[in-house]
Amino acid sequence: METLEILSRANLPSRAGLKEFLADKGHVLLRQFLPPDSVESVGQDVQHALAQQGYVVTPDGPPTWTGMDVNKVDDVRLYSELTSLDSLFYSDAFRSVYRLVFEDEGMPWARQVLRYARPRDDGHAAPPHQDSAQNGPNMDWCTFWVPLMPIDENVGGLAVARDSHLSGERPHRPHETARSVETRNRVSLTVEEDPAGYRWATAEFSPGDILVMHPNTVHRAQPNQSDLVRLSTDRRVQPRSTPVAPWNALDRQGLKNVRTMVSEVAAHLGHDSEFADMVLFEVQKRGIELTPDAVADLVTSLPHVAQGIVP
Ligand SMILES: O=C(O)CCC(=O)C(=O)O
Repeated sequence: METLEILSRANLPSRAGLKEFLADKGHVLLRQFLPPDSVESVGQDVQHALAQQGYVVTPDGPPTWTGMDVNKVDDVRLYSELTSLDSLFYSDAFRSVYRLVFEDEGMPWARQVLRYARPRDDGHAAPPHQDSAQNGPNMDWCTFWVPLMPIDENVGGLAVARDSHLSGERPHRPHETARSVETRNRVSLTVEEDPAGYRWATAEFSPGDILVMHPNTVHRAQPNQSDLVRLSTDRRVQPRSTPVAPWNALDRQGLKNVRTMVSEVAAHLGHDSEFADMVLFEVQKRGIELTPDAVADLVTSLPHVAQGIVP
């Protein structure tokens, strides 16, 4: 496995240079661009909240998994308790990173994502995918992935496929077994082509680091071979000067409501919930209006979705 592109403040290119660097490389690991103690303290808040729910053994020390089913975590409660998670992405340190990446102020999309990946759980690990397969409609945003604890090879972080952003959006299909934790039990999309052909790169990650990825960069979760729960958070952020699509302005409860609405519309038109989730990917990607009529129009115009193909 190769190593990620890594920049520290000491070898940062000029302001315009980082934007160019990202366009060229498709990703960059910004080493220690956030104050490590503020990120560690978010990690501790997360661990406390997960310990209260019985998912990790103790609120302090390494976050050892108790054996509890990941789908039993009450995520609505979790996110409502964790205000520091949101604050992190609005901190001065993060804002200065958005300015470097976008040459503009950054606008984080409303939905927060916290990952609490339990050991040896291939069934929920993100398979190789581009975030553009399920996010849009504009392409000027980036994914910011932040480790909330030290993540070595054993805990496993993210791996990216080098240069995979250079040939545009790739066809995706539903993965046979992988399911999302964030959107409960929703099928995960994966690239159609064989991921063995990519040049995979990864690194060890520490609190304070940020992995920034282009929307078309293929990436995947690395297996967690430790006894610890891997804690990280990620957020999609766009430049402030471009319009935010309706879907990207929704918080967690809003997302759940839209998922229910889409599955009701699909059911009304004779489709099952798996089909509805494929429609939901298209809703996200196209940035359509979030109304039953707009969704119904989309369903009837998407014969390929019925065959499980995402263009
Ligand atoms: O953190 C993970 O396990 C997966 C993250 C990911 O795939 C993403 O942020 O798009």
